[in-house]
Amino acid sequence: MNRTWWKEAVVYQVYWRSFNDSNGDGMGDLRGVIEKLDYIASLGVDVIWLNPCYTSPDVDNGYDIADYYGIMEKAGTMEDVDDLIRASHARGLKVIFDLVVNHTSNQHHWFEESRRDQTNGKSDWYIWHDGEKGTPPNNWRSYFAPSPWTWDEGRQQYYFHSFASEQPDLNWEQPGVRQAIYAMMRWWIDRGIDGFRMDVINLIKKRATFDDVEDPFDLSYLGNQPGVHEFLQEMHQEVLAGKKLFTVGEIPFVGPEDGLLYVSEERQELQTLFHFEVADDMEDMDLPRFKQIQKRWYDALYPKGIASQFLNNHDHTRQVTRFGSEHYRVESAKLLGLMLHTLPGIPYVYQGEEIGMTGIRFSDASLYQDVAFRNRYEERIAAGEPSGTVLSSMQLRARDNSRTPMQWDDSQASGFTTGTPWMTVNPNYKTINVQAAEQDPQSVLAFYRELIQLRKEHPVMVYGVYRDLAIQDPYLYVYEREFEGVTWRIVLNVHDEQVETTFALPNEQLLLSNYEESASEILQPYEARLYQTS
Ligand code: TEU
Repeated sequence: MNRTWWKEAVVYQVYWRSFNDSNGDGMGDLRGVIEKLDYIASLGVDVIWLNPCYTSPDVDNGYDIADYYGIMEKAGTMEDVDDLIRASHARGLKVIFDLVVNHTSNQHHWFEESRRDQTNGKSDWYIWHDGEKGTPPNNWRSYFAPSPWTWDEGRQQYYFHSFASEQPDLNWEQPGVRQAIYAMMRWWIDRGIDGFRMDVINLIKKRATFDDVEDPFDLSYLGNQPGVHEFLQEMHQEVLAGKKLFTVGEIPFVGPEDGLLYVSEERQELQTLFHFEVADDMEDMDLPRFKQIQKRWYDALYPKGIASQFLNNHDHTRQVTRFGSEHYRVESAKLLGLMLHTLPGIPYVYQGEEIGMTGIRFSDASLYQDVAFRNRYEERIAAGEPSGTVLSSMQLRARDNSRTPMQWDDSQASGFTTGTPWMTVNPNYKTINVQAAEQDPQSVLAFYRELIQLRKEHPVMVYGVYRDLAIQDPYLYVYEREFEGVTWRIVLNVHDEQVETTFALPNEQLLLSNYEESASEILQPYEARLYQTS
């Protein structure tokens, strides 16, 4: 695998609305991000991924865009964007933007024109289908609604939406749509951004026919359809080729063999991808399964392409809560960090992960704000399920788990805002916060800084061959990375009890670990060790 800057990067994800509020209105904003750039730079990361801040009615927290060339008032202004890019670059940080082009908001002027009648210039820019009001054209589901079809009175037709009804899907078959998007992408690149995180980019190609499916709840019919690569190759030619950019595609419903088609360097589409075999498909930590996933992706991709590594983001419950242990919060936060950063792939740090923030369980359903949660909750209540059961079954995976405000200090609203936060702050902010972590040399934060620093000094972490040494072990994850004569061994006890092992080595070769004292053959709960063995 040839050495390239973006393969060596660590990405920090900023969910700006929950990051830092500069004007006291209770919601984070771009000025707030600028105020914290020194903090972000202090982590040692290379790239900031900023969640969408375009003009939007905000039904899906910015993923419903009404104007790709405007900035949401809640976030700030175009001047703030320019300042953010400039100030980031001044600190050696690159900035990538979310690119949300599978769908727009229903308030985008393209959709307003398209829905007017069946003959206007943009009538085919979205996906319209004849039908009878009250009987959607097929039995599919959408991610966020019981049906992906919504009846439009004006056109007397249904339109298609993979997500909420306020997010109509664009019709990528129309060359005009594609050219409008490419022009918009070029405009943003010219403005100074360094690349894109492409939202559900493999959903842009639809099935050839909208026939009923056997299992509507298996949403895989929504994505990865034949023909998607033609669109992505065209996009590459028209927009990305020859530029120094970072591109990561969000690619659901894809295993490693298909995944390679998106990121194989010689195919010239995307640089890297997020797959969902962990985040969507694996409810909690199933170590044997997790190891298989890592091995399969490594075997299929390397050295032709590289995947991205994440265990949480703004859609997925914080990793300590879902894949680690709140009881062993510090230990498991460090273990998961060490694991993600030493596995093959580009690591992402989601804001707050670096201080071991946890998820939240709201006791009252009305405190959940996420459209996905609300729609599903209401659907189940309408179907007659008892509210207590519905709430408790939805708490662990609710997307709002990760959307509570960043915990900066132990002052009012965790130092996130001087106003009333748009979303409840996790009450554990009194002890889990950046200020406390900065003062503690054993904090998760200090550990993450070391981990990120290691990547800068040791190419084995990026390019090393990966070997699983104990693939059957239910508790221990032991693997090696090897590159140019350097071998690292990673020994992880992904478990809340002690384990004895022969994989542990004498302490002098230890580069990093999460227990101050470690007896060689006994691994403590969630103990993680990184050795250099040659
Ligand atoms: O998410 C796509 C998506 O639905 C999956 O990431 C995720 O598995 C799902 O939300 C789990 O419940 C992207 C954005 O990240 C998300 O915030 C948007 O809501 C969605 O696209 C629509 O744009």
